[in-house]
Amino acid sequence: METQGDSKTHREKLLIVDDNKQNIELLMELFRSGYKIAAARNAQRALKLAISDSPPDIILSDILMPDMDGYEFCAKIKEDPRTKHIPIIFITAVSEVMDENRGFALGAVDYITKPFHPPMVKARVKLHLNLKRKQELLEKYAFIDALTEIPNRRRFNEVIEKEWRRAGRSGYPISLLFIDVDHFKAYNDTYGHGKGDECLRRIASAMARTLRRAGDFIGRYGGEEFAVVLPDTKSDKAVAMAKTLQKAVDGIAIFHGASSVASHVTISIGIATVTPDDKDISLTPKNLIDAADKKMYEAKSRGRHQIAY
Ligand code: GH3
Ligand code: MG
Ligand code: MG
Ligand code: MG
Repeated sequence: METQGDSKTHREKLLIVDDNKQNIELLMELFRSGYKIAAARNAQRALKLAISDSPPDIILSDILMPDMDGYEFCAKIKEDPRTKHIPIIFITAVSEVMDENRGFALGAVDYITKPFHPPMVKARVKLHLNLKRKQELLEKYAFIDALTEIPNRRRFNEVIEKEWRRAGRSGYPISLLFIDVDHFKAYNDTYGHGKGDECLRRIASAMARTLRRAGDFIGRYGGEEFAVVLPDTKSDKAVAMAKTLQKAVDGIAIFHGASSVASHVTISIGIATVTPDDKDISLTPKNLIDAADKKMYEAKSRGRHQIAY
């Protein structure tokens, strides 16, 4: 069952799960205006809808249902990475404190007892949808660099740790590229900080566009420094990638009259490749970062606009 209003604005989708047809109809009537609504008469069907192409933004679930009850349904939603972010509100005649506790312990965000007061149910759904939106925004901005809009250092740290563990298990090498803009202080001094910011944005987006393989990562490490993580990548492939990145930055040809290297903004790249070992904990992502950083300085000392590996 699905109803849809004629408003063109984005409507959030509510999934109602209840074995009782009257209960479903009552809730559908309550939310008819302002929401997209899907309904399921049993938990199995609701689980299918939750992983469909058009998943719900929030779920209102009954507890007493034949076959699978609301608790088990909630546990299943919360253990599946595809659905665990969807808030669940129990709406039920089961009203002992113990039952409420159990609902919250399983990850439900709210617990409403029947008979319910309709405006309160609406208010709570609205509240939890607002909280979910804010949560998603916070998560997004916590990991995105505000200037360049590519992932930030915090995200880089997460990615390198995760890929390190994965590589340790699989025995594949990881390559790390450390990228630093050449004579960027002179660029700022000559053209001003505003132009400097714009330059960093353009360099970041040119490099990000170049990475095609799923799993390859670019982040802003700090200032005018960027880091690229290439999982399952040996040294020769990493060097090829570095050349492609350098060409991409040469390609946007941002004029730099104060550079001793070229008439445009250039980058230097240091590369390190390591195969982590599950059994050797003395080797850490920091070793890889330090090695790539050292190589980057080597590229600088060789005259800049170089790749060192
Ligand atoms: P090198 O070729 O040796 O890398 O020289 P450099 O001038 O690029 O290196 P240095 O570390 O001396 O200067 C980096 C400059 O980057 C200084 C700093 O003001 C500038 N910078 C760092 N972050 C930002 C930013 O967010 N915006 C702008 N406009 N400039 C930044
Ligand atoms: Mg029931
Ligand atoms: Mg630097
Ligand atoms: Mg620099």
